[in-house]
Amino acid sequence: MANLTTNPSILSWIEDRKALVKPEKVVWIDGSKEQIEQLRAEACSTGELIKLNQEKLPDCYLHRTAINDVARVENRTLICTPTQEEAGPTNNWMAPDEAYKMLDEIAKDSYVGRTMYVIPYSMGPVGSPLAKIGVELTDSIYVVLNMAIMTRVGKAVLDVLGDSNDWVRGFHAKCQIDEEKRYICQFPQDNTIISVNSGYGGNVLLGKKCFALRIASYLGKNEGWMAEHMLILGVEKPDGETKYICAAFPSACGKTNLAMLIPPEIYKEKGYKVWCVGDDISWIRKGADGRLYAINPENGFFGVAPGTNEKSNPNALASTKKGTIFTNVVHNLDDNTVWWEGLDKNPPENAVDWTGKPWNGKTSDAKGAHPNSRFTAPAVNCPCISPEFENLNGVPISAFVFGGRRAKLAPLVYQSRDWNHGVFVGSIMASETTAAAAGAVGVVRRDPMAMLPFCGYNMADYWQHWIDIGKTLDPDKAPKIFNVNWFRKDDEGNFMWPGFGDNLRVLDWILDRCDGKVDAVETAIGFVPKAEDINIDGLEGEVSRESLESILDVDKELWAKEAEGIAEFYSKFGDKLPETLKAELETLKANLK
Ligand code: GTP
Ligand code: SPV
Ligand code: MN
Repeated sequence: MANLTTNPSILSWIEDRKALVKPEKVVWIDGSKEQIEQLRAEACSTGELIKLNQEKLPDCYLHRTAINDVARVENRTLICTPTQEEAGPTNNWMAPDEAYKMLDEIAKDSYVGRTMYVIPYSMGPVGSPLAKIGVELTDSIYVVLNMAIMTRVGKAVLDVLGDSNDWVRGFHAKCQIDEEKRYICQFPQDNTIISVNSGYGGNVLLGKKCFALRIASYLGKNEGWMAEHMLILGVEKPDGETKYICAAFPSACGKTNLAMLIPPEIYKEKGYKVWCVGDDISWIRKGADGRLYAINPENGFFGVAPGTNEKSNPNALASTKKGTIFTNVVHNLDDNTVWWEGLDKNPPENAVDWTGKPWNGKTSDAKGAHPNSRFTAPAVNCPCISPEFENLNGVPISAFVFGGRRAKLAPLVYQSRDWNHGVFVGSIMASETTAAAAGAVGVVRRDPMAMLPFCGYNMADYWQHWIDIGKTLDPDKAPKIFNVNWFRKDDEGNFMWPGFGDNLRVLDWILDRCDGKVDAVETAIGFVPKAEDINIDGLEGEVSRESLESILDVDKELWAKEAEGIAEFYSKFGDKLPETLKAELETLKANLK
């Protein structure tokens, strides 16, 4: 097959990789419908994909990963910088020379008898001044088809790149899917990513976490912009004006759900609408008017399937009705469709579970879908996709929102006093772990800005970068910074806030705060709403004024303990911890006395 470009840096890199892995042939992904169709057919012929009911789910397919390969592997994800200090205490590190050598040994000859697919892709709308280009080499059709949904792929991308060397190298090899030899390595100084022995999304769709967060966060630090693990949504008020919010929650903590929320009835009646710009990643840069603008570098949603249903997230569900790849969900053999826990109360009896074994949902105690099973759906399918989704310059941001899963402690919502205090609030985020990464679930850990597994350099320098960005902003134009917690539980373990669509009630308060339209109570940790300012009309029987007051409460004793935990976490960073954050911690401690 003819090369799709004459770009010398791309061609020489492909030659270099070919010499190492020895593919039988090379196929360039041109982005055409015909080629995608042909690859789907080929994957079905080998069992890599299963074609689903084309009447109910046109152009939809099912895939199962290996049983040992169902989530990101944080302990095998390495930041390969010249010194360990550049990676910092929260990243796993290996020296670049050592890592390249190790990875070359693992990948050597691994494409023998296989095809090398060359995927040119753009993160961000093709030609946007905020977009960046990558090329991923892979031996997996599943990866090609997912990248074709999640990013903009094909010839047009290479035409924009021309002969430039400014692109991110991504090399993926499935090898034997051996967990002991699985490595996801980022080389920020070289714009390079190498991933071996996995076939799971976040480990192998290299445009996503590896590029758009780990490599991009490093590029952003050097170039004066930000790459964040944040959704972007627009709230259109009855007067027709739309305000945009970026929100960072850790993996499987509600970004996709918030980004596509359906307003509660009383808000709909008033004329509120919510528009989804992105559900996972934001690239953010100061615009000519001095405000911060964000684009979503992705073109699809790689969303958590379990719990997605007609009530919790109808927009996500609708997005999966065509052109979608389902991974590790239940296969319903009766009508050749898919199912997962929390889709409806009617699990199929004649089915196959995520491991490929026969499964009867009516009698089985075991889960049919993996807790981290996912759908890969095109963004254009989403009924509430923002009219600004393709805007090359992005959307102006009014508020940043941080949040996590905290059964206790963190109130439903609070606002930081100013930008630097907001950076502190982001830096002290903590959340219960989820199935999105291999390892224990439900353990509270520090996850600053939801970037713990995704920051491509020293977290202390990343915080300093946030502080530095703030210095460039006129305080009137800087987004206001908030923290939310949808996951407070009562003593019986029940969620105290209904969440999902009702989270708009909290966003409404946040936007009113941005507009200076509503008062708040100043507490030790920041500004908390007066209970009467959160609209709970229509939540009778679910949320009372008293329960609302209790989830807005700031318990000084618990927070004093939390401050000790923060100090301990901060101590990992030694002298690199920004003075500003040290001072903010002292202020918090003083406020709690
Ligand atoms: P990643 O794709 O891993 O980055 O996850 P995400 O942050 O997009 O999380 P997602 O929206 O997929 O939600 C993950 C889980 O959290 C699902 O099981 C949801 O049902 C649950 N969830 C989301 N929003 C809420 C909420 O407001 N309240 C409660 N109780 N659960 C929620
Ligand atoms: C996450 O884990 O935050 C995800 C899924 O969005 S993955 O692409 O696997 O990282
Ligand atoms: Mn994510």
